Amino acid sequence: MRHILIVFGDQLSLDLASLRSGDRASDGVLMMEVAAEARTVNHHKKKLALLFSAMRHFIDDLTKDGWQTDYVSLDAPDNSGDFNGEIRRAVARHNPSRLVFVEPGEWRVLEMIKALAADLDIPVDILPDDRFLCSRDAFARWADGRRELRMEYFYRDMRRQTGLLMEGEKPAGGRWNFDAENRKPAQDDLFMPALKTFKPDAITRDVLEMVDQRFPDHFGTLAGFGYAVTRADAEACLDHFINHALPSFGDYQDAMLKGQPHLYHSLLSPYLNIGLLDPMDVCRRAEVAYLGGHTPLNAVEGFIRQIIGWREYVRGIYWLKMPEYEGLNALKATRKLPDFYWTADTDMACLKEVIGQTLEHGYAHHIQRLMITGNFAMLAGVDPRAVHEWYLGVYVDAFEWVEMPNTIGMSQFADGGIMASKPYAASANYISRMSDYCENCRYRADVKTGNGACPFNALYWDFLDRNRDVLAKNPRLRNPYATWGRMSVEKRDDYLRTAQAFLERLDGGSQKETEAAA
Ligand code: FAD
Ligand code: DLZ
Repeated sequence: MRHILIVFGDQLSLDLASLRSGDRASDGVLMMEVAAEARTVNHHKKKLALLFSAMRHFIDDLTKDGWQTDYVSLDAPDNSGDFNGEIRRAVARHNPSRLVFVEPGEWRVLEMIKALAADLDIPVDILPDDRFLCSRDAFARWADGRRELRMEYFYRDMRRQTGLLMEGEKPAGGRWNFDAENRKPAQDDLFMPALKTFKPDAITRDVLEMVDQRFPDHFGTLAGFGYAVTRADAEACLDHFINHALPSFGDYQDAMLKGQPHLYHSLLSPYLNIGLLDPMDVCRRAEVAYLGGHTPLNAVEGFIRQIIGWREYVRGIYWLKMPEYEGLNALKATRKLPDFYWTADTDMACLKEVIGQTLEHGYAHHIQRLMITGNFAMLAGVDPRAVHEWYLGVYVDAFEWVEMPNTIGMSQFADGGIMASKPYAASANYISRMSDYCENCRYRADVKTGNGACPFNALYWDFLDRNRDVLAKNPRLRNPYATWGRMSVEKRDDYLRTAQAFLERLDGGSQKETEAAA
């Protein structure tokens, strides 16, 4: 091999910059399954299976496409177990004159490549990942000199840059954002489209067996694995979403319903993040659905905003702020992550539902991640690093560039407000309004303190009281702090005592909150 083009597991795009730069006649592609990556955090078994199977299908596509390929499987006899070792072994095998990477999605991996480059005596190219619409440099230029890095303004620039939903210089429909129409709670008589799933083929069956044997202690279950592992199947998921779910995506984007993990969400994030789908193609397809007149603008705008807005923005934040970002802890939260995050063994119905579906599918939609598991961890004062490691492991779509800002920044406010203008903190009232989780919960959303009260209620006020020094000056929290200030001393004490008792039981590590609240 003249040049080795190294393709990581989340770079499964046929038009990847390195492949475009290479020459099939003389260059070769290296892909590696390595145990060290599987063990960085407690990855969901379905996530491991999805990645390894998609990687194996992708290398087959490249081989059929005429590339020389070198694929190191996890159980290859001499697999050294990490990227560094495997790249060095490949260099020894093929004696290339150059290595070519596309910039990886993780700061740690980029550092590894830089260290390797400094140590090898052949040139190493690191090409920009142009599957993203906003390059790292362009984001840094956008951020430069701004007092606040608010997504909404970034998003408008991305609309102008891409031309998506633009009518000349103006946004389609006369507004940039239709979120005001997008906050309907779901009713259980809605018709929810079933998710498109795929029967495992021989490659996937081998991978399922390997993951089952090699990672028996990892989070989640492999049962019912039905994720797409090829571009064609991911495209079929996109078609299915556009035709059946997108029209209601906006209306019920924030809603949560028992037994309905997806509602009208797309579940396209794993495919976008590993490269089976291209973000701009996905957005164009959604735009066509609007222009064709069969999908409302509030749905299409909301969906496109998630991709050219949030997705690009969080990547920009990640690269702008790493490596300091992962250590941020603005609220000095130190509590251990409760054990029930790994088991769903809690009697708080909302957490049980969301963690339960996470164990089963490796999926929860945005509001579930933000307002149930994220909200609880922040209110309870859990160490943001532990929360980050949980999210990075348990979701099939989790890669650090996208997971970390969403967790450290948006959901835990550990970055002190770089991403969010206020913490996404909510009491039971929000959960009961936006979901049906509270209906048969043993805790009551409308009971504020004492036995039987939903823990979110006292935790909410305890959180504000505990973090007064950092949060009270935030203008967007003026109202809740004013409400807290107007409460009688007895009422405030009651809240704080209820929260304290709950947190002590939580720290006890058992499910004692159950018995005590009975
Ligand atoms: P849809 O609701 O159908 O949205 C469409 C697409 O928009 C998604 O597929 C995704 O690509 C993009 N998108 C939506 N919201 C965001 C966002 N906030 N940031 C980036 N992209 C977004 N998303 C990940 O892809 N990987 C993660 O590891 C991840 N971790 C998260 C952790 C926390 C604490 C929170 C609050 C959010 C996280 N998100 C993450 C963002 C979001 O929850 C998921 O992208 C979304 O739930 C994926 O499901 P979906 O494909 O059905 O999304
Ligand atoms: C997450 C992951 C896992 C579990 N395994 C591999 C692997 O064996 N080979 C690979 O190329 N990538 C893997 N990944 C993704 C990487 O951890 C990392 O997120 C990406 O390489 C981006 O830098």
